[in-house]
Amino acid sequence: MTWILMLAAVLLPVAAQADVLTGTVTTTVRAGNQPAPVVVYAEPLGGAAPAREGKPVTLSQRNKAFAPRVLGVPVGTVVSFPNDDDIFHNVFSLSPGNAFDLGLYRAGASKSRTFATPGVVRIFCNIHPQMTALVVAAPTPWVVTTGPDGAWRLDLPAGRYRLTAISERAAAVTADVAVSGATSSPPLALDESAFVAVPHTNKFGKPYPAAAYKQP
Ligand SMILES: [Cu+2]
Repeated sequence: MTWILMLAAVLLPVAAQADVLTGTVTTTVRAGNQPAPVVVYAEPLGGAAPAREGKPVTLSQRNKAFAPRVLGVPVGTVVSFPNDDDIFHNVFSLSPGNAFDLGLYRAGASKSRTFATPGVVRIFCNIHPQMTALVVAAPTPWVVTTGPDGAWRLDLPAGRYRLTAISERAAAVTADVAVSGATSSPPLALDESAFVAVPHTNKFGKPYPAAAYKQP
């Protein structure tokens, strides 16, 4: 019995020292606004991030909206875009390095896109201008989308990292951190108080026809 207790005494501190990084992004907003979701990712300093393909992820089209609206994924992740409405939708992006067009497709159909290039990808529907989504293809396996309160958690090996926080309404911020055991992130503060919503173009780079804004 004694040796079991001794073994436990040796093993327990190791188990309690799992390397995990937690934090809460704070966002400055204008009065009355809710902060946009934030993507946080950690790139190892002094070495390349290991290539690790992310699990396939779904970003659906439902009630004329993308769900989720904001998604952080490791570069190389396959994202499927099922049309869960009973009308046609389209999915496209004109973001440099990540432009794509899945074409028009019917209710119940699904198409997918591999995000092979790191970057911030703004995604729209060519029929419904109100449909917008943001995919951040991060150059690292350690990426997370914050909850509504800005809280986040990354399970990663001990070491030094550069953290980046990005939202669609604020300039990105970075901070360096040394992770060892349970570690708290240095502050990550975004400022979206200067954000102004501007109409985006359709997939041809032209304004949407006025009728597109009047669809029920
Ligand atoms: Cu649509």
